[in-house]
Amino acid sequence: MAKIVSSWNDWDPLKRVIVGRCDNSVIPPEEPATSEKVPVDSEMRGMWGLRPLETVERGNECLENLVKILEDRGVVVDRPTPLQWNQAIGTPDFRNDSMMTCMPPRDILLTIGNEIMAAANSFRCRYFEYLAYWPLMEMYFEQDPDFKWTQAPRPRLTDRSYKHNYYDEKISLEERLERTAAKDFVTTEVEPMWDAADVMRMGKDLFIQHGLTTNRAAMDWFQRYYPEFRVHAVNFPGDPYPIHIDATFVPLRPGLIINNPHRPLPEPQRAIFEANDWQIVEAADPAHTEPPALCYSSVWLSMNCLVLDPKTVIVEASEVHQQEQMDKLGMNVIPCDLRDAYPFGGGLHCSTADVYREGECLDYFP
Ligand code: DAV
Repeated sequence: MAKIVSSWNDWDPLKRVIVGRCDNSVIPPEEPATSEKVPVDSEMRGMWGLRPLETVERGNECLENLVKILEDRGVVVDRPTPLQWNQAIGTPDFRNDSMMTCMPPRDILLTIGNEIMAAANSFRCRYFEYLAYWPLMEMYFEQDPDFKWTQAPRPRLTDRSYKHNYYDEKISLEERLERTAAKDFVTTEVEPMWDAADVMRMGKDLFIQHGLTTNRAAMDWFQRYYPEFRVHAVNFPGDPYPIHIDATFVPLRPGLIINNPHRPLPEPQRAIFEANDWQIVEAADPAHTEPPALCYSSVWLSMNCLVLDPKTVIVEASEVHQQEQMDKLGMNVIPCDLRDAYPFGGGLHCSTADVYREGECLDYFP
């Protein structure tokens, strides 16, 4: 029996990875956690339902571009099994008119060593998304005797989990920034809630973004679940919509991180990196001034790259400034046409979830 699952960080040589699928993707109806996420001036505000088929087909084509690049380099690629996402769901605690998608996998699956854990996402529409990955988990479980298949405690997502009327009126950008700085987010602290894409894995250290999708109780839960790890809560006051760390603070190799210049990591959180001689470089500007149509994320998906090993990185094909910067930083850059997959939840890092990277759990911050 083979070892299939192992990954401790985002830069060691990638050997096996999950790439999402856009099939049956839905723009979800508003709910307590998501209405705060859609910018007030977005064309998506108030709209929900199946995404147009031609955008789904085009998004899938982009993901196939990525699969081909990976397979050509010998990386094994696994794919989820999409559900009919436009079904209403219910639990004893809540009902929602629809699910969403199985993009992006990075939000749902957290790989730490030989364990893959399904997250405790705060969106009701994502409550059953893990099911798309269960056929893969079954296979890993059958084939890899060391694989730990885990589900984080399921949040109940009752009305107590959210602040209601959090943004009652049109809220200005300044007020949003004030709330980010004050760490005042839409979730309450009654239960741990987190998206896997808020967790940056760096060997023995986990840096977890506190924002709209991950709360303080999650930090506490992580530290108790992994007592041998150091859990660091980080936050980026420059971000009016703080969701996920991977368009904000992205490691390329041991000792080097690119940081979104609009969302600098504040002191004293920088201290641990500086004390260990890590270089934090401002990421290059995005090539675009607007995200593509029907996209939740910002133009900073430009920096949402997939590192294949400490010298090789896949960057979106139109992101020429980011490519040039990576090249200057000593990386071999592989461009991948993926922009039309952005509306389904993200860039190259988002669209994937680690299964196997070579290497072991190291202490980068001794
Ligand atoms: O900048 O909109 C996107 C992160 C997606 N995982 C942003 C964050």
